[in-house]
Amino acid sequence: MTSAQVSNVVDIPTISVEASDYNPALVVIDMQNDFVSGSLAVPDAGTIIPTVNALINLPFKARIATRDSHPDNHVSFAKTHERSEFTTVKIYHPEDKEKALGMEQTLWPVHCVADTEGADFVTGLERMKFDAVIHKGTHPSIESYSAFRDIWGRGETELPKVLRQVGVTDVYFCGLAGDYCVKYTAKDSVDYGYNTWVIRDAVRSISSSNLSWDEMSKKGVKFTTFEEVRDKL
Ligand code: VGL
Ligand code: ZN
Repeated sequence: MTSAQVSNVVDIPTISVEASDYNPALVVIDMQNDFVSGSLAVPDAGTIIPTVNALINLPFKARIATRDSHPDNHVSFAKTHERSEFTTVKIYHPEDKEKALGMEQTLWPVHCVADTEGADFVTGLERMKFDAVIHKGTHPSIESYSAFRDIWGRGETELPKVLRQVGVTDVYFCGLAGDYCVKYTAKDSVDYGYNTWVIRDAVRSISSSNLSWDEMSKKGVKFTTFEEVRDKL
């Protein structure tokens, strides 16, 4: 086991589902204080809380939440590099000693430090209804936007296992931020073989550009709305 541990999961449930060709799961991404009203607040993020709660109450086969959960010296923080926020720096995987494969890392304000209020679920979210909570970005020198695996495509979280365990066919994503964690997670979801849906009216993004939607669409991600999902379930 050489790859670094990048996630941990709280309470992987055993959910029994019948074999069926439609087993939808809801994945609520990073609905945390820092992304709603804290150090990396996403514009209008608070307005989706009622819609996300309504989604959580639909009869999905599983409801899974993800949380960005960083140590206070995380590689994605501008402070760690003593650089300005929202600039970029070249980073390498900690096992890439020759620095063969670098990646541009956006440097963020300190956010979602594990065990702080900023990292907690946003107030008002129906957090008790989640069957599993996936933590990501926990390794100091590894960034992880996707809830499936780190940015290097190496260390997996527990999400692939939980989805397999439940026999999920379709994954519905909502939450924050549309142009980072939602985008990377939804694209990975296609790569992992799932029918992948992004619930557009239950997502908010850092940027107002449409590039992320185009990128997801090209990858095979489908878009839907709360009302469509409600009527289908
Ligand atoms: C996220 C930037 C940094 C996200 C996480 O949840 O979209 N964005 N860390
Ligand atoms: Zn982060």
